[in-house]
Amino acid sequence: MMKKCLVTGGAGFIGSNLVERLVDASVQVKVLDNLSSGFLQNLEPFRGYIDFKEGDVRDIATLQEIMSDVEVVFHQAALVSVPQSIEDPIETAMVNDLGTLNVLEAARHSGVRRVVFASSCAVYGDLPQLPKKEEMDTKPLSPYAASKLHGETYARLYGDLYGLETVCLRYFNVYGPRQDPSSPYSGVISIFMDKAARGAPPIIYGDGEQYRDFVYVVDVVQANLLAAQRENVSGVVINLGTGKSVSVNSLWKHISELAGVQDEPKRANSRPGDIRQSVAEISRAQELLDFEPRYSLEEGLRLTWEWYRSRSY
Ligand code: UD2
Repeated sequence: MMKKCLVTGGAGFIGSNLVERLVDASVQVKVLDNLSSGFLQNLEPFRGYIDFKEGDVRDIATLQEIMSDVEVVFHQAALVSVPQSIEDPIETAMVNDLGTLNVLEAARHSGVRRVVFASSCAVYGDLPQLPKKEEMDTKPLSPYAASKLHGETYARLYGDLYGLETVCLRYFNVYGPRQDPSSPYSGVISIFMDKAARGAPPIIYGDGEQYRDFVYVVDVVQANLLAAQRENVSGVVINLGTGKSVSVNSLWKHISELAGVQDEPKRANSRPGDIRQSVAEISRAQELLDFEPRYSLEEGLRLTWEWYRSRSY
């Protein structure tokens, strides 16, 4: 296990779950977050055990300073909203493209051993082949997706040109405690949980038979730890999902049963650009990282529901 690491975006949903696990494993953790979409409250239970700095990945001097004694960087900081990226492609490029380049450049000059980069299944776009395999073509459909693909390219280059170890994890639909439900484009599970907790009906867009590969955040954290430690994985991109899928309709069925609510969902037109089907092929993660998703959807939803139920509204 590494001794000291940095988590960018560590106050966010995935970042804070990762920080919690690293603290549990007695790793010294530094967190850099500009709190634009993360919350200090996410770090509250283990705030005393980490070194938190409010700062921005657009600022390379801050990155260089904070990385001076760090072995591994988990780069989770990003603008994560696809619609926001379409609204403001320049801002997206500044934070995601340039921010990732800054992280890699600071890592190169600071003697960091490895950078683990949070990429996204969005890079596949709407190409019809399923399940999604890493060697398939990519087709970003938004500045967000383009920024993740650019990040992957830079990560590989920094290995080839400068010998910096990098691993890119293409996250599929991640869910779990601390996912913020407040935007209409928040993850569907966070929105459905929030509705169920408030006793309000959710909206299902389209016929609800579109499906996704939902991966529980603790499995995502585990894959990050493996990606930080395994040998012979540098320069590769790896899908991070479960290899299984579920439709939006059956997702609401599961969640309404868990919550004991009877509400019929409201129906609305499909969202423009909504992808019909998405599921990961995960054999590369299994082979290279020894990764196996440990949480079934039922178990993950149960744990997630406990968290949303206990939130105060
Ligand atoms: C995910 C990512 C996005 C991008 C994209 C690439 C999340 C939150 N978003 O978008 O960043 O990487 O994948 O393909 O992980 N839905 C409803 N009702 C709601 C909300 C959503 O029916 O209130 C539907 C939505 O139309 C879609 C499905 O649920 O068919 C999943 O939606 P999502 O926003 O959670 O994730 P997705 O796959 O569109």
